[in-house]
Order: sequence, then C-alpha cells, then structure tokens
Amino acid sequence: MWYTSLRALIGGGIVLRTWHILVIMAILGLALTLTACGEKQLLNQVSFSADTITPNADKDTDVLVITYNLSRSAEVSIYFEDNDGNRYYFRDHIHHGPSVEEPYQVYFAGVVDGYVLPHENKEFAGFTVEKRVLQNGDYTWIVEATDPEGITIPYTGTLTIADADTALPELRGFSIYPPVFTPNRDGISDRATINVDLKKDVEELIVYLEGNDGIRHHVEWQEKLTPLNEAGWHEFDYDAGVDHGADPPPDGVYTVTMRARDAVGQWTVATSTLTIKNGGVPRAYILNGAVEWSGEGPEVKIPLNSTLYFTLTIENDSVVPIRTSGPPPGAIYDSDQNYATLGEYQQSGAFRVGIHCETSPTDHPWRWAIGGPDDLVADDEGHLYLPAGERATVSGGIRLVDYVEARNPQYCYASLIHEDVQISMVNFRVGPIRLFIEVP
Ligand SMILES: [Ca+2]
Ligand SMILES: [Ca+2]
Repeated sequence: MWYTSLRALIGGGIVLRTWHILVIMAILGLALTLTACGEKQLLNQVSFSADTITPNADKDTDVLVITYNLSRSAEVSIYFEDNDGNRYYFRDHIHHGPSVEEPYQVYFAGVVDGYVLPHENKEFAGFTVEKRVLQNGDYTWIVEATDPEGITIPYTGTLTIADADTALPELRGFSIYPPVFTPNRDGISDRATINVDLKKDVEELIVYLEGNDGIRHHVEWQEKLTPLNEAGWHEFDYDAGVDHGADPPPDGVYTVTMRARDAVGQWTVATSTLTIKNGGVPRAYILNGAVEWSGEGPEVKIPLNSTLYFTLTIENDSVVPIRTSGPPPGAIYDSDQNYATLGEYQQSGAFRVGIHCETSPTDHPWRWAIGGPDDLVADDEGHLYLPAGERATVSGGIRLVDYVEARNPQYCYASLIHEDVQISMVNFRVGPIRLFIEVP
C-alpha cells in the first residue's frame, strides 16, 4: 500500500527505481520516529507498587502506591473492575497538570467511591456510603488519562484485595429532635438532640450545621451514652453555642450532616434538617443600675407593718425576646411570704426582678415579672416575653410584718435574676439601701 501511495504521490511520468523508493521510505520512517520521540505519550510510567493488599488497618500491606506520569495536562481516572464488570472509582476524571520532575504518586488503601451491594439497599436507607473499601476478590485496575483533544490511553493490570475490613460505620437511626428549636436560654426548646446508632468504632464522628451561606457550624459532642467514636448509641446535645454566651447561627433552616470515618478510611454520612428560630443570647439590665425606693435613700426608715416600695426599669438589650413570669409589677408581698407562697414558682430560663434583704430566709424571696400586661407579649402557650429592644417599668412592695432585732438596720437590694441560669454580676445587688424598720 505504501508503495502504491508513494507512486501516486510522486505522480506519473517520473520513473522511480526501487532503491529510490526505499530511500524515501527510510527517510519518512525516520521522520515518524522523531515525531513520536518529540511528543511523548500523554500517560506513561504507570505502575502499582503491589498486586495484593489487605486493607484492614493492621499496618501490614494496607496500602500501595500508584505511580503515573503525565506529559501534558489531562483528566486522570483510576478505577477497578470486578469479574462481573462492576466499576469502582478511586479517581474519576480528576484534572492534573503535567508531572513536573517526578511522576505522580498516590497512595491507595483499597477505598473507592461509595457503593452498596444489592442486598444492602433497604438496610442503608438512612445514610449514604461515601467511601468504601473494595470487597475481597480479584480486580482489573485501569489508569487512564484524557487530554483536551479527548485522547484516552488506558493502562491496566490486576489487583487482589484480601482480608479487607469491610464492616461499615453504619449510621442507623439518625434523628434530630425537635426539628425546630429556639436557642435563646428561655428554658423552652433551647436544645436539639441529635441521635445515632453507630455500628462500628470510628476514627472520627463529626456533626455540623450548614446554611445557605455555606458556613459550617460544628456541633459539640457531649458524653451521654457512649464514649466518643465508639460503636453504640450517641447523643449530640446541641445548644447552638448560647450556653457559652456565644451567638447562635442566624435564624433559618440548616442541613445537619453527620459523618463517620473508620480506620480503613470508609466514610458514611447522614443528613437531616434543623430550623433555628428566635435564636440569640438574652441580655437584660436594670437600666442605669438605678432603683428608686420609698423614702429617701440610702437610709430608709419604714414603720413595722408598712410597705417598702421600689421602682426600676428593665431593658431588653438583645435581639431575642426575654421570657418572664409572675407575679406582675404592683404586687405586694408580706415580708414572711415568698414567690412560692404566691404560687409563682421558679421557671428555668425566665427573668424576674428580685428583692433580697440580709434577713431574708431564702434567696431573693420576693420576685416580680419584668413588665406588665402592656409591656409583655404572650406566645401560643401563654409564655410571657419582653420583646427585643424594649423597656418596662417594674414596681412592687414588701409589707414589713416582722424584723430581726440584731439585724436592724439591714441592707436590701434588687437583682435581675435569670432563673436556673445566672444572675450576671451587673444585675446583682443593684441599688442597695440600708433599711431600718421602726418598731413602736
Ligand atoms: Ca493489612
Ligand atoms: Ca428557647
């Protein structure tokens, strides 16, 4: 064929002798060889450092090294085929620049893109297998490169997987409760619990929230049922950070992702959603630290069986509503009563104004809501809130029906109490007076 083409090329009329043609062919052959040397194969020097591995994290033949050299930029794929023709990707069209001085080298620990075996489809309904070790058996490996012209040059070989630790860190029963929560320390649905039944000890078990902005908010694991990273039931108690006084992620709907990685390098992932509503750190103050008492301070003289009155202003200096509970401002206690005798028990997360005197038998026995009906708003369940940024005037009285002779006069003061949470220093012992009860 060569001969015929050449004759056609050179055209009729010129008489060529056979040795002429041979010389021309030799020159052409040399040119072709030179071209091949000048433009090296896109992919070359491909090798696997072992033909058998045992991926079980015992540090014995767990890993091999794949070497390949790229002469130009290309997309590289590395995958395996089992005897049934199923394909398992380790690298799926990953773009690489040309090898610079040394060929590329990449460790392979038997782990490929996630897959499920036919009988597992139902069982694994609640989570996804992201990375998984190959099952024991013989495979054909394929390394191929595709450059912008689309030239694919595959190299192949064989690999045996033996003694693989194929148990998966299954994430069974992944759930979040409640699906909507209000992390604002008002004692009502301030926390979300994230549960999972982890089926294998892992190297890492992480949970994070991710909103539309792509920012991840890590969820702290708290010891509840099973030590971290050990197989068993786990419970993540999520407060959105407000327990430490940190602002929670902005209100909104978040994707919660739990991800587990075992020693072999297998990854599983489960996701759900969680909505944050009315989130924020509550901050309230007695305005200017000022308390107005009946009589002229700082020494106040009140006859026995008369009433000591006070007035102060509460400011909600935060972005969240602040919860409170009764009795309302204006309520008068007898000094031998307390909030419990009025049936107004403590409520975790509620703010109340409290008055305490040195002779008080209990802590801040007289307490009032941080606003009246005109100041407060109620939620669907009747919980009362002072809205964000609002102020309310609170007054009240204590009828002094008894006294302690050894403690007359005594100090009294006001505090703003965040019940079962704290009394912040700035809200503790505000506007103290020296109270003298006048006894006839
Ligand atoms: Ca091994
Ligand atoms: Ca709440």
